Amino acid sequence: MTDSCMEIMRLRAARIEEHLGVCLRERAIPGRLLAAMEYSLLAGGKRLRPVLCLSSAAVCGLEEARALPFAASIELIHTYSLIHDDLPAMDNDDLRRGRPTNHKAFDEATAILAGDGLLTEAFVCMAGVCLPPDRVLAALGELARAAGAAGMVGGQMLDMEYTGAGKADIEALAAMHACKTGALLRASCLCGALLAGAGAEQTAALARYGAAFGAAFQIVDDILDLTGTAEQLGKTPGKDTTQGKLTYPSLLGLERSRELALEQTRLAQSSLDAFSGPEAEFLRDLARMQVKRIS
Ligand code: GRG
Repeated sequence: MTDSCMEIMRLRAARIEEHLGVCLRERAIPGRLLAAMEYSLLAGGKRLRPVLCLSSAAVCGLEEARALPFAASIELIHTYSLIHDDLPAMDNDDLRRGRPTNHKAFDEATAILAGDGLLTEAFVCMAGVCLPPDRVLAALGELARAAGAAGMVGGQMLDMEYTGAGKADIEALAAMHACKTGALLRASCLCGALLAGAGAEQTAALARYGAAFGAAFQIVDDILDLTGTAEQLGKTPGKDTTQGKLTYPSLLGLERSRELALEQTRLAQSSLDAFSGPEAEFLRDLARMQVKRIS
């Protein structure tokens, strides 16, 4: 990543961090619930999805501060999904973002409510965006669709069905990933464009970028589960194998999986061919950085 891109990433992530630190504070949330919600929310994730949202808005000409509450709402939804994914009834994980999972630090019922609280408060954040209502509604609809039963939640259902079953093929795996992880990453970019009031072509290009970025992201995630350490990942590695999960490396091996991640990264970058300038360069660089990440 170039120095200027590193600087944009650092500044945007810091801005998001600051907003996340206060966004739940004015709400009358019971103390233990707020503590559980902030325990996971403020545990230092990469903030990729809100950065993608702000950057997609910026490449379409919107001042990033105007999209900040919406970008934060995406991180709230992402954090809820991590808390619920870690629950004993799902992946039953002990470690997330480098610390004990929410149900380990609190208890199972509190972790369920913390996830529910984050998901619902996300809509409070979205409703507070000061932009033309038609843009906010369009983005809200896309984000809800991406997070919902035909998106992330549906993808999680398919993931559970495929685990240990050994019956799905590469097309089924790609479709499952597109829902489970890809939908929220795609929506992060698409919503940035919608909030900026971008035209149809720019909006479609950013949706394509986000979908390819999401595909590459999940392939890298599958690879890191095999090659990363708990220290690097902040979560328990090797769980995909022990749980019998359907992954790219399990179907195609590591080498072909790496090639596919690079193919999707190039696709993401070429989706932005019609854009120029430093914001477009940043998004291309972010895709390049993502495929090389170790955490
Ligand atoms: C339980 C409704 C529900 C959905 C769960 C997204 C998801 C579906 C589960 C998360 C489990 C997982 C490890 C998915 C793989 C991809 C992924 C979302 C990784 C975590 O995202 P990062 O790397 O995490 O952006 P940070 O902590 O940096 O935000």
